[in-house]
Amino acid sequence: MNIDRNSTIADVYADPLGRDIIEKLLLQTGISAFWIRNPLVFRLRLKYFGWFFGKDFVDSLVELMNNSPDAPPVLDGPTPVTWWKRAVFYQVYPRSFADSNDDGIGDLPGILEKLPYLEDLGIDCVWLSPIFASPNKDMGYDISDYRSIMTEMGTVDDLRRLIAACHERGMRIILDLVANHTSDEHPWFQDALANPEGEHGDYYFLRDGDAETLPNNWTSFFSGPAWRRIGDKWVLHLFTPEQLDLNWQNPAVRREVADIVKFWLAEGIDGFRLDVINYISKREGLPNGNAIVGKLLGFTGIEHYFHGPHLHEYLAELRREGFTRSGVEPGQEAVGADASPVMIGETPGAGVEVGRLLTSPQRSEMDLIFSFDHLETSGHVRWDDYAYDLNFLKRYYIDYQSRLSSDDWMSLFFENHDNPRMISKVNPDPRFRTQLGKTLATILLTMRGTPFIFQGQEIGAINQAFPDETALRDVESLNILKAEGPGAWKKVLAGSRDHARVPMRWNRSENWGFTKGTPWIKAYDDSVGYSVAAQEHNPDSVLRYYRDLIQLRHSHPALSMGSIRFIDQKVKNYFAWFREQDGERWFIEVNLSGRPLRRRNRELPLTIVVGTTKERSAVMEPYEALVCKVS
Ligand code: ISL
Ligand code: CA
Repeated sequence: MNIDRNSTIADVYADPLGRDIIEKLLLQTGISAFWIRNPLVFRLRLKYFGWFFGKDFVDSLVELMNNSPDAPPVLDGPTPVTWWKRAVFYQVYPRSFADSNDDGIGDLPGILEKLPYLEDLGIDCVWLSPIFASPNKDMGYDISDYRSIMTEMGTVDDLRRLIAACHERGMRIILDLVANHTSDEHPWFQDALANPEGEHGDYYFLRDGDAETLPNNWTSFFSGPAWRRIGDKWVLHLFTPEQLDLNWQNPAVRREVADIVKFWLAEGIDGFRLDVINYISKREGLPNGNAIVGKLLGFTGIEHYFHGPHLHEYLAELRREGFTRSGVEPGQEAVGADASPVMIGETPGAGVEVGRLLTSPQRSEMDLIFSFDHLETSGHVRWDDYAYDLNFLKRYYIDYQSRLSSDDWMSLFFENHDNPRMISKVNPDPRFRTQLGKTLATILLTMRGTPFIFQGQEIGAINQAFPDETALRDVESLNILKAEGPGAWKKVLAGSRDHARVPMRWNRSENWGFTKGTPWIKAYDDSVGYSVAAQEHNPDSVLRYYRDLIQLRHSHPALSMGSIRFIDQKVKNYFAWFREQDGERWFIEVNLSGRPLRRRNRELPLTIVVGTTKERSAVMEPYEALVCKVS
């Protein structure tokens, strides 16, 4: 539909992008959707909002929506069951997983040694955070050579061994492709600076202009303006000043990225996770961002690139030109030889509808995306010190699942290397740590979608009591402290990405068996029992629970592919659903709170197969979780 200033809020809501934007604004401000989804507001015309928010605000909305494709039609006939729908993924943060040569930094041979552990856990696909050559201004998310391995991580041969070992064990392996930006040490950028009129001059956003006038008002995600001054030029960086945005409008850049993908596919990898891939298309002319949108979202300029004018076109092209393995018949699925290796986009800011546009099989763009709207509850940001209410997660999943068509699929995750640990966010009381870890595992592994486990989650990892700034390593946290001073400590401690980046706890020896050297970042959680070694032999551990549940999911397709039906949706603190396929039915029920809860649905004929308790008594324990077979 064509949206203009005279369109109503109902029209905006009917547009996929429009609906996502409205919901994002509500989420951000903590305003209930009730205020929007009611007939009075629905009839309001967009232009009236100009009175409050300014004409620019309305114009940017209109411009955005006129760029968005229509919602995809549903396929005729059954949708293919691709391997990644049934798979359980595991994200390794290589720097902190296992250090084989005791230099304090995790590496590829370290990961190779731990493959049996991942296989035992039941992992189908390992995702490695960046391992390509990098000066590490943002821990590998600043790449200086896409075809070689970071010195401290090992060699291309180490990677080959790792790929082969994964495949021998029937596991797949995907890498992280950071192609929205490169490091300033990348030869393309070096050449672009030296020869602005040359081959690489147009690979980046280099702008002339005097030293006082920034090309626009966009801000960086890591504090300050998104422009860096080099010589007599400005250059765009949405992240650190050393991560320079690539100009995807240039077909040569797009060809380079597709070539990099093909290069690693030829080495046998099974796909990529694409870093901030929805930011690759910037609005022509790089216009100023709207001040109100900037204030609401915390960053200025976002509306000009989070769903840019050519995003879908570039992604479809990358799928076609990069993520297609020739010589393999489609549908012929084998580790290391998928006709269409998996393409997973990290898409901050994408909501349900944009997610569907990006992953619908009919549109041939990506397979899965990571949307982040569930990681903080409504009205909160990562830096807030607050208790995450799991009832929010419940509403999020009920809403998300109800809006997916039978062709759609979603990713499931609570943690990654950019976020604090979920157990700590929900309830840091140590008495609940194990139980809560299992509850979260239950939701993650029995929901409809593809689960992603972040290293340490399976042993109930929690946030770190970092003593002070010297314990931190992440540029984002350090920049905030630099810009806002020591008063920002509390907020940094609440949201720092370093919570997730401390070494994996393998056993009770020094540095948790991660290294015999000095770890590049130190952990500050001394609790006993939360290591792999301690949990492996404890049948009540979080680790054993993960293992049991993954195994169950693998042996019962109803739990991965089956339909999902939520019940008792309105009952607070109670989250329950059925999964069903080919006459096989499962019932999952969870107490979302740290208090006992009267059990519902006692009359159902159920057998507990995996759970935090052995009996369906009249009262559910705090954070109780049960996975039951319906007989
Ligand atoms: O942590 C954030 C900044 O506030 C997130 O917005 C994060 O930057 C965003 O999700 C993008 O993350 C990815 O790209 C970044 C990198 O620092 C993150 O580690 C990566 O996951 C830039 O490459
Ligand atoms: Ca090492």
